[in-house]
Amino acid sequence: MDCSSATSTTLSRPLLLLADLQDHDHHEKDHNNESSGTTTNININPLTIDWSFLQKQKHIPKDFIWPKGDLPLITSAKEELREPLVDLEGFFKGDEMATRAAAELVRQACSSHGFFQVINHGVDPHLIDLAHQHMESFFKLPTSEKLRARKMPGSPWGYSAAHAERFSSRLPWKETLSFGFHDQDCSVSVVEDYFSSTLGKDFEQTGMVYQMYCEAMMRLSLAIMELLAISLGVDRKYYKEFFEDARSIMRCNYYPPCMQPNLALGTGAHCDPTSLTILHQDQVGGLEVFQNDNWLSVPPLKNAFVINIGDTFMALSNGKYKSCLHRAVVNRYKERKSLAFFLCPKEDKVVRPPHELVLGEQTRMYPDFTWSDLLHFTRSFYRADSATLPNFISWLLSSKKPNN
Ligand SMILES: O=C(O)CCC(=O)C(=O)O
Repeated sequence: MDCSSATSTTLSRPLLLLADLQDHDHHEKDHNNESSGTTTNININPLTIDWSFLQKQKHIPKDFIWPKGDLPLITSAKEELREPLVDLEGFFKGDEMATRAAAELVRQACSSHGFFQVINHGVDPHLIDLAHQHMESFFKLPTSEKLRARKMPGSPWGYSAAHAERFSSRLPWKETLSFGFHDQDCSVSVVEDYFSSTLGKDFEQTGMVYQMYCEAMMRLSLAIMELLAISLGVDRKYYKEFFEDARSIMRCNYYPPCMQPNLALGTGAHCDPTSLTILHQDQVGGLEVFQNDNWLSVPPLKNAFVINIGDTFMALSNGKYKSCLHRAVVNRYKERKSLAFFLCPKEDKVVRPPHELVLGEQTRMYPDFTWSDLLHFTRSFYRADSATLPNFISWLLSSKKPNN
């Protein structure tokens, strides 16, 4: 499927002004007036969305309907993307040959589409199961209970129903729970604290499970950073050290069944603005990656983590590695869960590739920026899509002009 229709509003205008960007989401309202006549006029209020009711609706509310060009084609069987499957065992054991082989697979995948999967990653499968179980228990709670953790204005953390607190059209058919993670101060367990302060004593165990899960994701992220450095031929510690004081984001995605899966999307096509995403999906399936002008489905592999490069790492690699364009489709019969850990630099760190990558003939593909600049851009003005990075850079450069 050609993805250009998903991105036409942004790709066709290379230099966006601030006012354009503020309008970016508002345009969406107009897109959807073309809805098919098979929709329900239910008003979507983020504080009252009742998914047990919504998932039984034969006609979904129009705010959940996506433009035709963004939707999956359901006429043909989807090709699958299983490769490369990178075995990390040899790398963890310090086996240089196995490490070189793994790095080569990573190099090929990241130069072409920014996606690979890892096995023998060292994360306890029981911890992964527990993280899925606690997620299931949270999302099965009555809406009023989940809303105790709802996203407050200005806060990135908490429970969100279809991101309806922020957007009013092309709503994703999903609920999410997001929280922050860093491990700078070993005496503070930020995730445990988040759960007990937001949801109370009953969620202490959930907090402990996600604290451990995020710590495991952080260890895996740093290992993958080392492998990425080897694959790019730069100092193998460069990225690992860059991310040692990372401030990352953990998001639990819960996709209820949808009676009109051909009109909705669980997560629209986008590249992650963050650096590296480590995703674990359950056995239902729905993740799709855009490769060679086609959407390919990524069949679930219980023992594997899906890894994708994000915009910030694309900049850190001087554009050598691609930020992965992906989306999630929904289905009529089964809810689906995924756990996404987004590795992010500390907010004030300057995002700049190692000089080995810009030596000689090569020039810098992107100017210096901080993660806090990009975060501000995506939280205040711009809904992440396939062109977040170029539009962010245009905004950054225009906002730095003296008369802006
Ligand atoms: O659930 C998935 O498979 C994808 C999730 C995703 O892309 C996201 O949370 O940004």
